Amino acid sequence: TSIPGPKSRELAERRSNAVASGVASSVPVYADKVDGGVILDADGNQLIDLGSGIAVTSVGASAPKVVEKVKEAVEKFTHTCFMVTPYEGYVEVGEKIAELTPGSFDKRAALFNSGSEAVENAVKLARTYTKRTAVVVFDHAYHGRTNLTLAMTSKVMPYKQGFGPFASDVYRVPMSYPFRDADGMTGQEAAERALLLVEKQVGAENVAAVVIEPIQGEGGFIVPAEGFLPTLTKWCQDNGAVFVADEVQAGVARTGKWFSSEWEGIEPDLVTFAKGIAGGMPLSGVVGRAEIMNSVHGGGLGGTYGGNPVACAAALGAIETIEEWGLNERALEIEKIIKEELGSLAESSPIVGELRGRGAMMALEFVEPGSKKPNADAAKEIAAKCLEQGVVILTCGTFGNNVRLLPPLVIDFDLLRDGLRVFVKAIEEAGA
Ligand code: PLZ
Repeated sequence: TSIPGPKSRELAERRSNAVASGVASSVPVYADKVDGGVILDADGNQLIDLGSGIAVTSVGASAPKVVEKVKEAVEKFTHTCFMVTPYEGYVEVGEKIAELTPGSFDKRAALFNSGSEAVENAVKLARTYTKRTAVVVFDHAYHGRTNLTLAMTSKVMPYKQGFGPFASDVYRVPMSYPFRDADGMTGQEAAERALLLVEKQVGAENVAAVVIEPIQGEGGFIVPAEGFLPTLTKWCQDNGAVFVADEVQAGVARTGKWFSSEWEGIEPDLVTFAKGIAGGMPLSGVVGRAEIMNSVHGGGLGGTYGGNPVACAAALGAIETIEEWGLNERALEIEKIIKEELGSLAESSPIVGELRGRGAMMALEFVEPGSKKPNADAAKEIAAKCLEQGVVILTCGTFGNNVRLLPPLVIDFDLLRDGLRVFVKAIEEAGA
């Protein structure tokens, strides 16, 4: 059918009378069945999925191991509350995640439901451990939609508009953004620019945590210049602040490593994870140095559903799938294919500024011809054209001028190329 088809249009009509309008969807088709690369919609259309529900369904949306483990778990029990009657799955996820995150030091983990909740808890932990309160975040950061994480998120529309006042003692400093920084600025220089502001405006001795996405997600798939992250971690060490890597979007094999921090060889004190960890089930957590993780009094961390047994089972299935199917390697193959299909666009298309990212987390930044002025209209138009042709593709960026590619890591490579060619054609039309 046309997109959206009649059934999706009918559902949209019902939705408008049932669902709050503040909850929006970027794609107007209603899903019926989804695997690792194809979204079958309510009208029977098959769409190529280059978004993975925002970097979640890396193993697919119905990965066999995840489905099997979820079924087993749900038949045993759906919930007890780990704070009331604990169970093995939670413990096992804690063991696994400690092995998979960078750093060979003693670690502990705590599980929650959403990425936002994980980030909030990382801040609580850092504050308790350091007995300080200030939190340092960066331009273009995205950390969530709860009140504290909104204070940490940078972009006002649509996330923050009208929702203040926000939590206090959160300070924003410049990010390393190679495409937009002065030519030749090194990662170390960019870090020094940020840290000088921290020292002058916050005071090193007041900083509980420096929180950063090692590769920024919503903000535009910004990969900081080499040396930026190590300079920050060193500063944290020297100044007694907790370094928190928010790996909610870039973590769990998305970039071709278990955690994107590994690309720069950094060992964060705390790592937040969510999204890809549980094959689509809601699960998140904080993992890191035992002395920080154990600094909170008993009962100080938790939540009714945190580390739900079915979500934990899904995580164990997803981790097994990533290992058995070699999905870190596959993420790198996806990067290669994306570069093959799109690599020349930065030269050939006047509206493409840059192709960047790592693994299966790549984006194109669109600009006005002959300048670096953000071109959000182009990104929007191109994403809409792709959708007309049955390719689900997402935009991102502070300026809304990026189109990001987040295919499931299990996607069939021919299907991926198909989707990318639709994307290229849309870019050529928009840039002509
Ligand atoms: N930290 C790095 O990417 C979620 C949000 C989409 P939650 N990103 C997608 C939207 O418009 O709400 C994210 C992230 C990073 C934290 C979060 C928050 O994770 O699970 O959405 O709370």
